[in-house]
Amino acid sequence: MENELQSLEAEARKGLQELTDAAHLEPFRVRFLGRKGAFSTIMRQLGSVPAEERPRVGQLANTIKADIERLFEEKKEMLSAGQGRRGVTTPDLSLPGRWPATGRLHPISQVMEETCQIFEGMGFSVAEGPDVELDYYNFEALNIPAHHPARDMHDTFYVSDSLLLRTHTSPMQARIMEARQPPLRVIAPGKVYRCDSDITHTPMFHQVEGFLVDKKVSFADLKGVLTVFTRKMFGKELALRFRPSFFPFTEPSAEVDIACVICGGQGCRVCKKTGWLEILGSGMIDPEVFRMVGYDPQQYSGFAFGLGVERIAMLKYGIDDIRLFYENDQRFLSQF
Ligand code: 2NL
Repeated sequence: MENELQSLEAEARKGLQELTDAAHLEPFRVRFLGRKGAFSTIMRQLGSVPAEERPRVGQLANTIKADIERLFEEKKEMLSAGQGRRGVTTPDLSLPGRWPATGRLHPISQVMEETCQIFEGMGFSVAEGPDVELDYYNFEALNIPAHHPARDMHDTFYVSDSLLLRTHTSPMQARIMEARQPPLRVIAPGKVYRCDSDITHTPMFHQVEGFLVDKKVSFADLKGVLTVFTRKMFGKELALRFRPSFFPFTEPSAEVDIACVICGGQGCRVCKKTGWLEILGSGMIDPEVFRMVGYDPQQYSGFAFGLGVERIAMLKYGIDDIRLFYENDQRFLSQF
């Protein structure tokens, strides 16, 4: 019986050594340590051992069984620690790595950055200013005095009598003209605020406004710069239309349309059957604005323009409800 115990021990130790898969743990346990396993079977035969040898053989059997049980538990621990629940002993190095979840820029930020890059490519520098502005820079310096009817169009949020949330980014440009001398080429991107809300308006939206001042700047320069911008933003062969308009701070003024990006000019729901989409407002800076900032209108001329970033993004990506930009729905945002 002692021999049998020793060969069983050797067999069990060998079995444990070869055990490298968690799936084989239970079969091993049943075979050696279970109620009907090899150790139980052998111990049941203890009765046939001569009485004087029984304590010694019994003790030997218990020691061996306890050793194997301890080694088995160690093995179990090792196999379950390293490899989760799947029963794999070594990591599978051929598996693709897990891609870390990364954020991305909001579509409005993307279009705003792209707009700035296009103008920077034409020598403009970028300037940012405060969202809470003085009434003076938002209106007065831009030829919109108190009680001017144009103030109604802006649906202004007032903070106090002289402070407001800027309704456009041009106050920044007025500040720059006041502080520096021409020649100047500057764009001002940023948030603007108007008390208005429906499917094409949100109380906060984004604008990029730009201006250029130098000697002998003409409307042809304005057309050239804006043509380069629209073609870079929407595509090379795009038709453009400059349509006479009015702004208090420019004279003459023009709104710029592009051939409808949806129907190509045939007329559809998006362009309201006109074949054209309005994308920005522009004009030659009014001499009155130059006087306000201390430039001599006889010596200098310049043009300026303003565009709504949301509007450009909606046209570029075919989005029909501006509110989608502000609902933080990942299914929408992850498409950009
Ligand atoms: C529009 C119209 C415009 C400007 C913005 C501007 C700035 C200065 C002087 C003169 Cl400092 N003008 N900005 C000029 C014409 C139009 O925006 O409909 N924007 C969405």
